[in-house]
Amino acid sequence: MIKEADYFYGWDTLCYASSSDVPSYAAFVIADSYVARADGDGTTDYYPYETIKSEDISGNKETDKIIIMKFDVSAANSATIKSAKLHVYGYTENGAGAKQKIRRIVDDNWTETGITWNELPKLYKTSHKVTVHNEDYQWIEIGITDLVQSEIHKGDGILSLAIEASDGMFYMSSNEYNGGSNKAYIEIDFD
Ligand SMILES: [Ca+2]
Ligand SMILES: [Ca+2]
Repeated sequence: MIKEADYFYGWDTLCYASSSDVPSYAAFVIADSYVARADGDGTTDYYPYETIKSEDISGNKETDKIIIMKFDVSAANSATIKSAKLHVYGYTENGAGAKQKIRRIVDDNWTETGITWNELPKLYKTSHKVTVHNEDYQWIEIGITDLVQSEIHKGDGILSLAIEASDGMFYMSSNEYNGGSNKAYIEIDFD
């Protein structure tokens, strides 16, 4: 895992350092949880689970689960973004491949202590697809450059993302796991 201290350069550095001095910047997750259809009631809040879950098992809607995460990427406002990658630490039980989609959540007005399936805001249609194969925990990297650019140029700098399964399950460490040692982050690289 990349240590926060090594990668957080702060506002001043981002504004004034030359690009060669700022190879990348990490925005760590500030809230995360998951929501589940949960036997049709959809009213359960899954905070503060250490493992958060994305799941869509064919033919069984009752097991549907969506991972939700919130990041503050506003410090990257004045810089030119070359690329942005979401890093998550997780696994699947389906080595043949669990297909997942990364989608922006329209509204940031949710909290990890209160969100439920029924209250989940709408998701933007645009998505990035990733197929997970590893059956043991591992860091997974997903390119989301356009999602971050869109948030910085048109949004408020707070980026809410969902991981939604197209097929199969993906489980990952939340910010509650082991003091946050394997929590998700977005790595932003600049020109
Ligand atoms: Ca959490
Ligand atoms: Ca936003």
